[in-house]
Amino acid sequence: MFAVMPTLARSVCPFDCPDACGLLVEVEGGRALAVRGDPEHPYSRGTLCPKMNGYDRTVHAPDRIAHPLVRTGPKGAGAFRRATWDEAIRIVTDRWKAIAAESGGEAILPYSYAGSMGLVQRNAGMAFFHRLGATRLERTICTPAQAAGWSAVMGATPGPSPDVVRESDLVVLWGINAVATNLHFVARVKEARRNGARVILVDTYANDTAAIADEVVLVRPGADAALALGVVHVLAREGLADERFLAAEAIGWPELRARALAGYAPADVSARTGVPAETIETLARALGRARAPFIRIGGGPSRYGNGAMTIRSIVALAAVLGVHDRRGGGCLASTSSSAAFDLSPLTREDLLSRPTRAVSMNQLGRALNELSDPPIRAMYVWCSNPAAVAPDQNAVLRGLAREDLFLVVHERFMTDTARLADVVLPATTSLEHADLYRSYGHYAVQRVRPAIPPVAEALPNWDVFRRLAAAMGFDEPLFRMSTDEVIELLLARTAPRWLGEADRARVASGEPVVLAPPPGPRWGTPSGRIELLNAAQPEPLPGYLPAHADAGTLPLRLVTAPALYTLNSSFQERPELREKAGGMILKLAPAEAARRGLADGQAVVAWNELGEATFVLRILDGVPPGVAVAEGVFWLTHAPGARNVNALTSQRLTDQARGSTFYDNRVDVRSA
Ligand SMILES: Nc1nc2c(c(=O)[nH]1)N[C@H]1C(S)=C(S)[C@@H](COP(=O)(O)OP(=O)(O)OC[C@H]3O[C@@H](n4cnc5c(=O)[nH]c(N)nc54)[C@H](O)[C@@H]3O)O[C@H]1N2
Ligand SMILES: Nc1nc2c(c(=O)[nH]1)N[C@H]1C(S)=C(S)[C@@H](COP(=O)(O)OP(=O)(O)OC[C@H]3O[C@@H](n4cnc5c(=O)[nH]c(N)nc54)[C@H](O)[C@@H]3O)O[C@H]1N2
Ligand code: SF4
Ligand SMILES: [Mo]
Repeated sequence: MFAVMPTLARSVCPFDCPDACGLLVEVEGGRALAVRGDPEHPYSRGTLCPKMNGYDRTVHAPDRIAHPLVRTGPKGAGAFRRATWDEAIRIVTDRWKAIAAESGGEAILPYSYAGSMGLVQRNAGMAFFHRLGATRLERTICTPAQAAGWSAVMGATPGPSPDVVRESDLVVLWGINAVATNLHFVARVKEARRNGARVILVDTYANDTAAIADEVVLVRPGADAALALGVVHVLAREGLADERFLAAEAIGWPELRARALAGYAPADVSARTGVPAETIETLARALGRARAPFIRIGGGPSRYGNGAMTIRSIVALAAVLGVHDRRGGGCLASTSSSAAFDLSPLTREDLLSRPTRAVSMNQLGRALNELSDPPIRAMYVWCSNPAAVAPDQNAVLRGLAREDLFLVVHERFMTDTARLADVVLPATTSLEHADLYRSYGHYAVQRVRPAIPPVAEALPNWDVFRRLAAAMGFDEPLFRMSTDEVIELLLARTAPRWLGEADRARVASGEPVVLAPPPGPRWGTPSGRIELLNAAQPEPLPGYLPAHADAGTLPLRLVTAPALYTLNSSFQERPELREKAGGMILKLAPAEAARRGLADGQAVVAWNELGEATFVLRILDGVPPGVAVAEGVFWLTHAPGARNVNALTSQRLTDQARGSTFYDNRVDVRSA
């Protein structure tokens, strides 16, 4: 007998998280024994969050879906029989052929998001569904309004490296619970803090990140544009704007200045935002006098009916402070590494024979229940769990449960969506397939090879679409390429401007490599300057627009933010993480609880016109009156009333880019 030594494989965390950490996987006998941080990763440097420590327990979880399944009982009852891959592919493609012949390809809806952020697996179905002529999906559930708000001011200007913040002397975390959602940025903020920087959190409640902040500014949900312009008002009034920077690099400062001075006096802004006038003044003075302010903008403020305008106003404030010219200063909403990759050879929009209709993934309920000509008759889900994560859950569940909807779900686990399927296909985890990773929180890219063979009969997304294409008779060469060949294709097409020759060799070998944004004009706007005034926008200047919930009548604004121990609906396969997450909790201010006669720890129901959901109540000083907070998107199978917080969120969209408005809803709360 001789001992088998574990080998180490390099990988990347595949989840929808700005950190995209480097992993080292200890492998023995085709199994992952342990997963830890890669100390050589330039951004994450060897540490992982509590979710990914223990990823091997997700990969080898006893309840992984092991083989294809075909429904045998009523929809949603969970009765399935085992099928072979050949049989499952035949069932699916026979049905699609019949539906396409009768109703056209648009009767078929693909639905996917970010189960894996790898460029190949995430986009694996695009070419296939274009070729099929299916309804197109607007993949807008996350932060398209944040991107729209940034580009209204900055155009295609790349976001800065997150490393910059280490040299800042005043960090503002604006609508981001970074301790939960951007942990390795927090490490850099702490470094700045050790060097004397102050940290201010601007949020709707004192979230976990309040613990690393010197000051917390609580703003009424959806009112941040007014706060940002109130700060601009004080900067303008007190001569604290960076006039030299604005004169050289921006257009529209006189107009923005006039608007802020006329309409955003601290007293008025206070009434609108709930932030005391004095706090607005001191915040403005702190920012105006700092050497190098750094503003990190989270997704929170963008998930409102006024989200794009809100982000635009904060980005404009950063320019008024001249942060872009200060060493250690900056404004980061998202990095711009996606600009480096040309995905068109993978997504193949050219395969669409005619422009097909598009459906917002935020309006799935409407699409499934209301679309006609043709109605959606079949749906294929991969890398997403819409039964749990999509807004207006009751409408979504009604649609997914339709007897006449043919639902196919490619999944790692029996999620709420998979349970409703007619055919379930087993998916690999990221340790079992190859991919190419980039990040929206830093600039490292990395090519990853499988660390272990597929568990049981699981297949990667790309391989499933190859099989589906073969069975449909699609003969484009792309559908015969291996994942590695697709990665080669993407790397060959990736703007060589972002990766030098030596870097390409390092990428090929699986090392993490930091992209360098190519030289070019400093500002990626049409005018070549920062556009405080943008005549191409429906509103030429930043300003406060009402949020959807401003018009509502129920007493509490509901903030449904991400949770520490889960990632959207992922990681709930792990009992130890579920336990740490502590179930569905609703946080309320003491005054709101007292008014309703509610006690800490009791079961409560939050309700509105869309539905209701059951929570355990936590009474906390850090939540202001008028606000209810529910962190996390729980599996319905673990939810007390079989509904999670998305039973309370609406299908309404953002002001621009048709994004989600998860935080822009009202509720009331009663004892359960
Ligand atoms: N642990 C964990 N990590 C995650 C995720 C997760 O679910 N869990 N999700 C991942 C995904 S998909 C994404 S997109 C990112 C999410 O990243 P972000 O969207 O940046 O999410 P958070 O960091 O929680 O930021 C939301 C914060 O915004 C606050 N907020 C809400 N409304 C407002 C407002 O009107 N004004 C202000 N100032 N603040 C507001 C909330 O209270 C909350 O603290 O994180 C990713 N990482
Ligand atoms: N109320 C409320 N709702 C929200 C949010 C919120 O803050 N509040 N956040 C929203 C945001 S920002 C986002 S981005 C969305 C995210 O929504 P989703 O992208 O749907 O995210 P997850 O819930 O993590 O579901 C991903 C699923 O993909 C599966 N998966 C993982 N890897 C693979 C793979 O390689 N192949 C296949 N086929 N499947 C795989 C996982 O098992 C998991 O079930 O949720 C949104 N929903
Ligand atoms: S979820 Fe985010 S912080 Fe955690 S390991 Fe993955 S990339 Fe890193
Ligand atoms: Mo997201």
